[in-house]
Amino acid sequence: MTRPRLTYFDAPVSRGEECRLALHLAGIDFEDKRISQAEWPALKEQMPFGALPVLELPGHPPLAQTNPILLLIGRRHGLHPTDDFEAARHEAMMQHVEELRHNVTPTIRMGDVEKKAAREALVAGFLPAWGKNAERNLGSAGPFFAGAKIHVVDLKLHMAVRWFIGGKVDHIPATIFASFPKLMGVHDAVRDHAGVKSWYAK
Ligand SMILES: N[C@@H](CCC(=O)N[C@@H](CS)C(=O)NCC(=O)O)C(=O)O
Repeated sequence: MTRPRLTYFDAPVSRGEECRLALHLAGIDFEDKRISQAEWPALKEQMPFGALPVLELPGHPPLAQTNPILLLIGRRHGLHPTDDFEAARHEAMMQHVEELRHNVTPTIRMGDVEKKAAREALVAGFLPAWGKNAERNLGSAGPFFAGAKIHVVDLKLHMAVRWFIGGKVDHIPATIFASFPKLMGVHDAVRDHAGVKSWYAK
């Protein structure tokens, strides 16, 4: 292996996509290894924690867990704060996005009846509370989490909002976060960022 390799499922979503965006914004020439669901069972046991994404850097063992991957890229390439307290504040928000995933992802594999009930419960409680807590931790400067400059935390917030606003998650309205203008503002600012646009123009 002569260049970094990111392995994730063949979809522009979630944990893998935010790592791809971070690598692209960092200006890293990386191998974007996309695997099918059919390939996954044979690969799963070879991964450090049996899950994706996994980042491989020449000269190092494979690195798993999304936030540590993002933090490594961010620290090395100016996409994460150097001030340790400010960095921790970003990391808290990154963990908040992971908590969203931990609450919503289990519903994906549920049968229709159970899924509907579980998602309606999320819409009634967890999701608006999640949005409110995200909003409370966003500064007024904008458009990004820490003002004018994009960081890896913004990529996670963008992916979190993007998950729902297409209206394709059954039983969760596309407007679920519409009443949180700062959160929506981060989503829009990442979408409109020149580096992000250049990734999707590839
Ligand atoms: N804590 C891990 C969670 C990784 C995770 O659950 N990844 C999902 C895809 S987003 C996965 O690999 N699912 C397949 C499986 O667990 O078998 C992280 O932050 O990277």
